[in-house]
Amino acid sequence: TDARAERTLRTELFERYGCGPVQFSGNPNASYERHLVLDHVVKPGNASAREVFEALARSLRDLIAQRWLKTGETCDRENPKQVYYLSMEFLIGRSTSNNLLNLLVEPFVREEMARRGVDLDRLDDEEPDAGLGNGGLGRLAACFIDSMATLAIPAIGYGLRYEYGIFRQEIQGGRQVERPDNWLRRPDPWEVDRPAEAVDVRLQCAVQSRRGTPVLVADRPTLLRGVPYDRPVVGHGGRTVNTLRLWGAAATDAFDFAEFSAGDFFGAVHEKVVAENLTRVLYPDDSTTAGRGLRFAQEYFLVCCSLADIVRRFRARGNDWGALPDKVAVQLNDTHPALAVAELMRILLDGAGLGWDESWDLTVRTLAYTNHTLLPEALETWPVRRFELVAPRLLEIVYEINRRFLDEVRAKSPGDDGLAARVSLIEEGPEKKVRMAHLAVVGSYSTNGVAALHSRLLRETVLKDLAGLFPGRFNNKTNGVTPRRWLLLANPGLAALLTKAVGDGWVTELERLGAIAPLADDPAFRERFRAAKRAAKVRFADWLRSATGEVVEPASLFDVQIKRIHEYKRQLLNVLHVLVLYNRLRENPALDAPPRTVFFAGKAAPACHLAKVIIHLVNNVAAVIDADPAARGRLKVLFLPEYNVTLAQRLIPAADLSEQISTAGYEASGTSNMKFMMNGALTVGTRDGATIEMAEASGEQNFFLFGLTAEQVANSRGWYSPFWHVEHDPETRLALDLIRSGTFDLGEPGVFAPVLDALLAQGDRYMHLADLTSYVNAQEQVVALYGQPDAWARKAILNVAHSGRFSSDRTIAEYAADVCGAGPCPVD
Ligand code: T68
Repeated sequence: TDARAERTLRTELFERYGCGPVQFSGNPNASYERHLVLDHVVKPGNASAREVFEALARSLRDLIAQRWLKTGETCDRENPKQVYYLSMEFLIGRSTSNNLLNLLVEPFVREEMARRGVDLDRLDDEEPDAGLGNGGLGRLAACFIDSMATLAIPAIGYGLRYEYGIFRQEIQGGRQVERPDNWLRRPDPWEVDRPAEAVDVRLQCAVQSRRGTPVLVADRPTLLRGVPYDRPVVGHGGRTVNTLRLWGAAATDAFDFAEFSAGDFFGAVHEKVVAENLTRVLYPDDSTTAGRGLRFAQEYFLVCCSLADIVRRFRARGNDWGALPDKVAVQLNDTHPALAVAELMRILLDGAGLGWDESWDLTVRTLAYTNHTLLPEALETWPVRRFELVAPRLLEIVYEINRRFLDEVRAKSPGDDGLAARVSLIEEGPEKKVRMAHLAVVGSYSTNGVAALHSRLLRETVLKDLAGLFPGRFNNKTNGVTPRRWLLLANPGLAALLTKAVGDGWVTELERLGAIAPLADDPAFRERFRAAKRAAKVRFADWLRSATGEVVEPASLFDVQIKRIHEYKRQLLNVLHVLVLYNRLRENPALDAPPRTVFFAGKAAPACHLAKVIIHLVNNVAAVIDADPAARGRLKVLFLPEYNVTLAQRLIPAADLSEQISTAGYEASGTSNMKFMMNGALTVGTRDGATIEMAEASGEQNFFLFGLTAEQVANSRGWYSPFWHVEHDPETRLALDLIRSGTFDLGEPGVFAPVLDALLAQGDRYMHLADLTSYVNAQEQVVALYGQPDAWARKAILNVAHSGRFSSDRTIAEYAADVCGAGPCPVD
């Protein structure tokens, strides 16, 4: 069976890599039993599932501990160029199953646990997802650290240890309700706190509580402590174990002394508690919301803690300051950690006592910046006032960087005052602001976009002037995803089939999947491939029924759009297509179309009203269609609440059709698109982000591409009118009429007026109506192909075969070679 083949594969891998015998005997001194009995003081027979999970995770950590230490020792000894990935977000999901897999001990552990009457898969559900990110940007960071460990690149990820990650999403009456995600309620067995390596961070202001919300106020300075919480990042094969270091804010002891001596004990303790709130909560990505309270201080805290740690390690390895760019590469994940430019300057100027020119040269040659968005409203700016409040010295440095930079600009282009104003690090206006993207480009040696189109548009549009000044700094690094989590772990059935066909090398060299391309024409292989997909669909349907009570038909076409809910990602376009299908079914009950289940999942930023209305609309459309006999067994819509990494791992393997339908030019890259491709789904998509490169890799004939190109979108901006489409496309009109008629209002008249408003009165900024007809046509081609299972399987196989380029191993290898010049440092 596939399961057996997979076990054999893993066993062979284990023997090949030989990561040592695992002590899982009945001996009470064995790691697992010891943890179970002694950590919890419980008889094994009485242990709860959670206690069993913790004991297992701890025993795995024991297995890792030596390798983890050895990785650090090797780097200290060899003093290689060390990569640091600074990110406000790491969307890592669950750790245990992934570590089991990368350690190659899963078959043994499964067997040993089964002997103890424990089902490993059930145990998995005892681990909450670590949701320390909003979406693609955070998940990319998680894939990158996996790839760096697998490639034996000495790397440390730096982030924040939020006690509350991205909110949990509940659906009530069709609407999104946000609930706190207290993922650390129970101790996380994977983290190791290291109070001895804490660093002090000085804020120039105080953190106080106003009606329960912490705010920054100009007052005496606050000394905070950043405590590292380390998590192992196990490379595949378990040879390199890198570190993800997350900082938690704590008050220093010095904090309350002054107050205490003044007699205000309670006040002092209260303030201490408030200050410790700094890293409590991840900010949801609503870039347009005013008053993002502590976010700036969080960014400052991440940068200060991480750079202090980096510099300490650099010096401890005996390096001179001049060697900084040769020994340290700091990659900034978007502008969120861009304060690093000013903070590194401060360290070199004020701490090391170097001169400006030398400090600047070292800073620029050490830092690199990755941009993830072209949306103007998502480009970070921070009021100068906030800089002044939190870190006036950094503001001083930013001003000096800007003064020197603008002097150079004016010297190069005398008289062009427009240019200086456009590229300035400071945006003038009623409130002066620092443009963080400009700070990041000017203060680093590399700026990259995350897909070819995005990198080009970055150069030609939003950062055009800066690209003109620093042409050599701009480059592209198309995103990738880790095939360990997204194929081997998520889809064991397909993984086993691929291994049987081409060997197991694909796990670390995904390009090897190219070898299955000829098998697309082999009927026997196609049949096995289809069986794997069917099994994945049944597996998902079974899980769904037991977890939520929802019933879906595995024989229906699984059409999936899972991602953050945002206007530019156009979940509304998908809804409009559903309404077109629904109208056709009502019109003609005998319509020849395969049964289809349309899955949506994703969270809306709490402050983004329209995105929340879209969720409500999807849920109400689902309810109305469910209740209509005309659609029964033919069309079903399902909104799955609480989208997270684990849900993605469950659903992606089961998908037939991947929806990547953003307005061209707006999705920087997309990464779920790649996960679907690897898992044998076909893509219906626009020519946007990395989808373009995916279609190039597999051949456009194996994709369902539709819609306006980025150029066409940009060029039609001036004259586009959604009303033209209402007048000329009957199905468009009927779909909109269905919303307008109140069919989906379910007792709340006008509740979807904002949707109609966005699509019509407000001019349809994301051009849904312009693309609807072409989208509907593409979906007709989908249906036609789905009716030919062999032809469908052929294209799906070719997609898998050509997904090799979209491994994050490839992306990391490119960064290592062209950007940071880091190489592997194998641990013996
Ligand atoms: C995503 N960005 C891009 N941002 O939208 C996506 N933003 O195209 C790309 O594939 C992915 O990054 C990886 O490159 C985000 O996910 C955020 O989550 C975010 C969070 C906070 C503030 C701004």
